[in-house]
Amino acid sequence: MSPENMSGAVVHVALFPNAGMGHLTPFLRLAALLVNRHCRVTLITPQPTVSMAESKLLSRFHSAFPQVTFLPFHIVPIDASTVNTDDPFFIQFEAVRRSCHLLPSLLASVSPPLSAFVCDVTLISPVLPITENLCLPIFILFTSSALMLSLFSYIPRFIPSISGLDFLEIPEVSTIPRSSIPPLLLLPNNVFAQILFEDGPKLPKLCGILVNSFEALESKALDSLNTGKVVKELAPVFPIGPLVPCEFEKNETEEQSSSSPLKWLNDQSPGSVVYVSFGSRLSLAREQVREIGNGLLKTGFKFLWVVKDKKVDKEEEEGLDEVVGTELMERLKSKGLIVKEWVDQSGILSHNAVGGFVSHCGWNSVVEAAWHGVPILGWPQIGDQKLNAEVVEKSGWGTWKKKWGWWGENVVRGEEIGDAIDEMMKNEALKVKAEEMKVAARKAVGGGGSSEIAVQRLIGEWTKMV
Ligand code: UDP
Ligand code: G50
Repeated sequence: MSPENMSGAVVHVALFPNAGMGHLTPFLRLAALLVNRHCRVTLITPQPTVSMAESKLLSRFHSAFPQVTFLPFHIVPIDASTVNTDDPFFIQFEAVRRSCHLLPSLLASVSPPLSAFVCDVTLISPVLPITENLCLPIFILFTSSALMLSLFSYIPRFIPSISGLDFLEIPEVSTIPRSSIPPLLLLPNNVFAQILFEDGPKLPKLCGILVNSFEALESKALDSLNTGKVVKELAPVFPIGPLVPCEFEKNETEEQSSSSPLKWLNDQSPGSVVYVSFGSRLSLAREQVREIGNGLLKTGFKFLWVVKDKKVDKEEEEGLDEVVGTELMERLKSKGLIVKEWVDQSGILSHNAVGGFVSHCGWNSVVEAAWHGVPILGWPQIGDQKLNAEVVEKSGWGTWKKKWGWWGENVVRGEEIGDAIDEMMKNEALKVKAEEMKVAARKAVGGGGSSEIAVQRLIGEWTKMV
């Protein structure tokens, strides 16, 4: 049965993600969840996408969910020299923001009428006046941790003094040392800081904030956010995670190829492999890549290592021999599998051969590891990642090495990396906690679970808003 109100109108939700797989993926998982609950979904898709991975995922989603209406949103190109960053994902964040004047005419064609509009966390300021004008309830999907959400909501009051802060004490949540504050926020002229500082004060104007997190993972932050302890007038926070990985995310042709990581994992014994990946948008310095190679030679464990050389996949040119080095590649080949391509991360994390995950702690990776019960050795590099690593460490199913520093701060030597991997892979307490986290994650989204209740409450509210 479709959720509908007394006059029989169905719930119809528009979803508007911004750039990057870390934003698109949770939006598409949310879309799948809503379709499965018989909501109508319209997906506004910024075009062109920054990466190939995004356009491929969108086309697989389109085939899997033909009932979802796609509204291509053609971005007005911007002069990159007017944006204070060279990061293509941040440039796109800003280009989508500056194109939002095109939304009203796009929305005019939408039928039946929308019950709610859910936009990306990076789109609050430009979308708010438009939804207000249309009397359309506005929500955001927050694509990071509840801990990062508490920083985002609390930080606006510190804007004038932020670059001098030694630590940030978020009431009833956590005290964050300067070294863990997203570095760009300490350099307030860049575009990411500008977006965050412009949007943060507007959080109270939203009708709700959807977070891809769950009670058992972040109970303290979620409770403090929802009881007005962080900021008094925050919009209600709906912890609806984990947003569960879906079938449409898999690329069947790749999986059937003989070099597929999943096929390789099938030949490895349970818990024997460490999976190493830094997500979809980070490229490490060549010297650091080679030290990771040295570290993997040193560990007593097999490995599946995903190498990235460029921030954006379209720009990848050089092969593994050039990036890792021919000699090191030769030595590594007998101990593990190295790939330089998009992999099915959920498939990998769900494989019983994988015993641990060296991760940059992008929030989706953290939640996916929780879902599959895989311990993490965090190696946060940029942005919210140290906060996310802290969430993992506090809940006891992973660790991170504070002294390794941010991206580009140090070159961490192979010996240290190898030792840290061995430590994580041999730590039985982490395995027990990770398994508990897996059980808790599944309970959260199962019948009567905390996230399931939050989803029902949300759809219930949308039903009233039709
Ligand atoms: N991912 C994947 N295969 C890859 C690289 C990344 O499936 O080769 C997925 C990963 O499972 C996650 C998303 O891409 O869902 C990356 O988001 P995350 O928040 O972890 O990090 P980001 O890439 O945004 O830094
Ligand atoms: C990219 C990045 C750092 C970072 C994020 C990125 C987030 C965190 C959530 O996407 O998404 C967030 C909060 C407020 C905001 C934008 C994004 O205005 O390099 O933290």
